[in-house]
Order: sequence, then structure tokens, then C-alpha cells
Amino acid sequence: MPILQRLTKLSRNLYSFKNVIQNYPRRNESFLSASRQTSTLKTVLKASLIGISIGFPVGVVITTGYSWYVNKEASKTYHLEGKVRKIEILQNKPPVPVSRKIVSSVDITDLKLTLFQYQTCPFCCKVRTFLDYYGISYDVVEVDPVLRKEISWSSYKKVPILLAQVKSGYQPLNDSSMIISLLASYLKDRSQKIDDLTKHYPSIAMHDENKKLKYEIMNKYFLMYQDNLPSDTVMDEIMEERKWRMWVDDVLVHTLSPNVYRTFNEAYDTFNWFCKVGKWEEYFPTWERLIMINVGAIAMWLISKRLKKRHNLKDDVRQSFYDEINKWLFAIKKRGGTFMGGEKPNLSDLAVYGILKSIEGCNAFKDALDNTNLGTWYNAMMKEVETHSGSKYLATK
Ligand SMILES: N[C@@H](CCC(=O)N[C@@H](CS)C(=O)NCC(=O)O)C(=O)O
Ligand SMILES: *[C@@H]1O[C@H](CO)[C@@H](O)[C@H](O)[C@H]1NC(C)=O
Ligand SMILES: CC(=O)N[C@H]1CO[C@H](CO)[C@@H](O)[C@@H]1O
Repeated sequence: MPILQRLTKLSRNLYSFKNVIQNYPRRNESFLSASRQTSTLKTVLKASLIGISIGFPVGVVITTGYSWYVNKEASKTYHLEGKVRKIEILQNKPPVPVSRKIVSSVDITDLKLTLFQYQTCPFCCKVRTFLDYYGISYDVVEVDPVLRKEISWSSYKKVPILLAQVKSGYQPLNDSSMIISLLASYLKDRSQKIDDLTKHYPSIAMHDENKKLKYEIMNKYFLMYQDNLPSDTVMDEIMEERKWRMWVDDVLVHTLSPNVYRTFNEAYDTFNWFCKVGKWEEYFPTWERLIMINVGAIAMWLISKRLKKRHNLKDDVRQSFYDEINKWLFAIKKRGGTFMGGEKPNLSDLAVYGILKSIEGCNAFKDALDNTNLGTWYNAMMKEVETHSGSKYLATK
């Protein structure tokens, strides 16, 4: 419908334009060719009005045609609506070289994990933060963000993907929040099996607001307690923790792109920082790296303007970023501890920290440190994560 709206607005504007021009010569009698001008203008105006009257139906036809097409495409997949996607387990590990191994000396789990990721993707940083906090070892495969050939084995095309070794092969886990909920459930009782836990997070087919088929992961913010249901007071804490984890994915993360790609120069600086911390020089040939930096910076700078609008950020996008950070800090202050989880971080602290970690080298992050009280909480979190302090709280099996 926006096309229609724009067209009607355009014809209304042209109409008032016509009035102004027609009145113009009358008020300037000395204007020699006034009458001839008027007729030329009239011809032009008539032509453009005809143009509009043709353009308008054409617009209607295009819009109707497009929605007909969307409906037709959607109807091809209606039978999938509500269908649960079969959870696949790979027989063999995809033959992709490991970029680096993160070995933690305090790892007491027997998990065998490979993380397919971009070093500076906020969702990947979130998963790494979780693994590092609990001192879990894992392998990293750095994915080329343009060609993505390292995840060509997967029909899920986003990162992070975590590959967990299970008895019958390798279980791919999609989506950062699902990965974290599943692993947190596992850490509560390590006698459970990863592939059994995965069944609690089914993907269900549905059509989104644009009638596009997509799979939604059920329960991705829920921990599975099996028979050990927590008490009511703990349940309140759990719901608060869940609420903030959803806020991270639905609100906080959307303030990042418009801020780190705010101007072309900032976008370029951001990509150069990605190149540095992502060790692109080590993993990707020069030509691929140059494409990634230059195409990436231009594309993201352009896209970030659209994202700003879509997520209703203020014109001064920094202000929207500070507003959300302050909302978070205020909620912690109200609870009275160092962290949202109190004396130790909980999953929402880990999520916020992970997301912000992804822009640590950008101007937007430095500005946030200068203009909010983020630093105290952030530094306390850094210490917790870097010392793997979560490993102390893991139940012995
Ligand atoms: N909901 C997903 C989002 C993951 C996501 O959007 N990842 C981005 C990178 S930051 C991606 O892979 N985008 C590629 C694409 O959308 O094609 C999660 O939490 O893991
Ligand atoms: C991840 O996505 C792939 C491809 O769509 C799917 O086959 C797989 O079962 C998904 N994994 C889980 C745990 O849902
Ligand atoms: C996973 C985790 O550490 N969750 C914690 C969140 O905070 C509450 C309240 O302090 C704790 O009880 C949870 O264990």
C-alpha cells in the first residue's frame, strides 16, 4: 500500500503546484510571453496529469500484482504451516579446517563443541561469552561473511552454529539464544544428553508478516528443568532473567548497527576493526579481505539508515543507544547488586555483555563509556568472564 499512498500524495502536490503556476503570470502583467508561457505550462501540466492518471492505474496493477504473487508463493508453502522440522544429526564432521582451539584448563564438562562464527557478530560473541564464563573448551571455525562456504553443509544459513558431538554423530544447534538455553540446561544436570535436550527446542514452520515461510525455534529462552522444577521465588528470578534476554535480542542489538555504521567513515573504521580482531589477514586471502572490508562498509552504511527507521531509533542514534544502556543499568541498580543476577552474573548479564563485546573497538562503544555509567558493570563482567568464574558454580556430575 505505500506505493498507493505515495502516488495519491504526489498527485495532490502536483495539483497545488499547478495552481501556483497558473496564477503566476497574472500577477506579472509586464511579463512579455506570459500567455505563451501559460499555454506551454498548461501543456506540460496536462501531460504530467495524464502521466499520473496512467501512472496511477499502473501503480495499482503493480501493487495488486505483487500481493497476488506473494499470496501465490505463500500458498505453495501453506501445507508446511505448523510443521515441525526434522532435527538432523550429521554422520560426519564437515571437512572444514578449524581456525583455532580455545582450551580452558578449568573445563570439567566432556562437551566437544565447534563454533561456526564471525568473531564480531553480536550473536556469536554472546555464545562465546557463555562458553568462556563457564570455562568450556571449544573449537572455532571463522566463517567468511561474504561467501560463507564454511557453513555450506548447513541449510540454516546464519551464524552462530554450534556443532556438538553426540553419540550418533554431530548435532548442529542453530540460534544463539537456543544454544545458550540448551547448554545452560545441560550444565544444571550433566547426566542429560545434548541430542535429547535438543528435542525440547523444535523448529516450527510459519509465515511471517510478509508471508514468507520461516522456521521459529520454540522455547529458545527457556531452560529445561526436567523433574527439578525450581521454587516459586526462584521462578520470579528466572522470568526476569528471560525478559532481559529477550530484550537483548529484540531491542538492544538493533541499536548497534545504526551506531557503528553511522557515517561512512565510522563504517569503514568498524570494518577495519573487524578485520583486526577477526584476524581476517590470517584466515582470508587479500582479495577476499578487501571485498569484505570495502563492500561491507558501503553496504552496511547504506543498510544502517534503513535499520534506524525500521527500529524507530532517534535521529541522534547515539541517544537511543545510551537510553537502552541506561534502562539496563537502572534495572540493576534497583535490584541492588553488581549484576542483574546479584553477586554473580546470570544469563541476561552474559547476553548484554556478549552483545556489547562485539562493538568494543568502535567509536560508539567508547562514546557509551564516556556518556553513561556502563564502565563499572562492564569491567566487572569482563573480570568474571575472563577468569571463567562460572565454572566454580557448576554442579559436579
Ligand atoms: N537469531 C539468530 C540471529 C543470527 C544472525 O542474524 N546472524 C547474522 C550474523 S550477525 C547472520 O548470520 N546473518 C546472515 C544472514 O542473515 O544471511 C541468533 O541469535 O543466533
Ligand atoms: C538447524 O537447521 C538445520 C537446517 O535448517 C536443520 O536441519 C537442523 O535440524 C536445525 N537444528 C536444530 C537443532 O533444530
Ligand atoms: C544461569 C544463572 O546463573 N542464573 C542466575 C540468575 O540470577 C539468579 C538470581 O541471582 C540466580 O538464582 C540464577 O542462578
